[in-house]
Amino acid sequence: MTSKQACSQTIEVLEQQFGGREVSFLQGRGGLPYVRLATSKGHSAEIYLHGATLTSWCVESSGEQLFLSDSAIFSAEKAVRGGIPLVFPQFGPGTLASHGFARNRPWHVVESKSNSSECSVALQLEDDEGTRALWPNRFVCRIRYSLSTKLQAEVTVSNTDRQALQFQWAFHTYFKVADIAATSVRGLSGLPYLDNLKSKQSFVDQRALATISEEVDRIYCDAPDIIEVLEHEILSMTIEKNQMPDAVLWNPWAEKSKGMSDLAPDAYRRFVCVECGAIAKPIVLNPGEVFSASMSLATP
Ligand code: TA6
Repeated sequence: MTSKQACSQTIEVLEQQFGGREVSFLQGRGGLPYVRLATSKGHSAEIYLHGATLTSWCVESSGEQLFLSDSAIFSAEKAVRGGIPLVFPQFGPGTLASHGFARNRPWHVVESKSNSSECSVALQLEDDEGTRALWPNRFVCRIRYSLSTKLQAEVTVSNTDRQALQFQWAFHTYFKVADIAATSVRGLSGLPYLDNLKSKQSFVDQRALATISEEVDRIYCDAPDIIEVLEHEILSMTIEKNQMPDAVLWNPWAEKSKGMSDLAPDAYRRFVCVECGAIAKPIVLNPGEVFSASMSLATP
């Protein structure tokens, strides 16, 4: 199905094909369609078909876990500022627009599942004339979000071309925090990172807990698969990644935020981005090969 066909997935069609007690389809911000997952235990998540962007994950006992900018722009041309924008096929600046095109394309729903304890939805993006004009490769990218007591994201990228496929992938996750000044990240201590603010020179932060008191933009290569976010040194989020070697730690702080029209001037104080991905060493797939990776997010 091409993105044109994806547009034929009206909310009515989506409800008929994939709707159910835990899976519903609604019209959201900017008139864009989204899917709402809601378990019988009171957990919920919302995923816009635009960019397959998960914009909300609510845990019954502790509420919203992700940051979504009040000034986020919901339109076909713009990536959502917050939630979990998907980075593919390029991370950061390069021959394509920053972070690639996947987060700005219409994905289509291909599957939904639900049982008493978990519900999930899978969305898919394939190459079409538009993507091939930007990036001359054939591919199928599928993302499945599963909601139970935790949130799981599984991605597959298939090389459906007759040539090798080279790309980067990342989940650009905005974690909601009460105050960045009281937030720290555990699991990156003593590891080398490339500093995007210093021409990607390599540094090491020996502190047991990485805290943020200025703009931070670091790519930790070969980071551990378990990374934790703490608030007031109390665990608030456990991130587990699989088949993604790298982790990015980012916060724009005050000055950089001023230049971001979709972010209120003080909003930087209410999120930290910890992004799991395959960045430093791009993935290379031969024809017919498939890249699979996953991320699991859990509150204590
Ligand atoms: O993940 C960190 C980063 O690459 C930063 O350099 C900053 O550009 C951020 O992503 C947000 O990028 P965006 O294109 O969404 O504004």
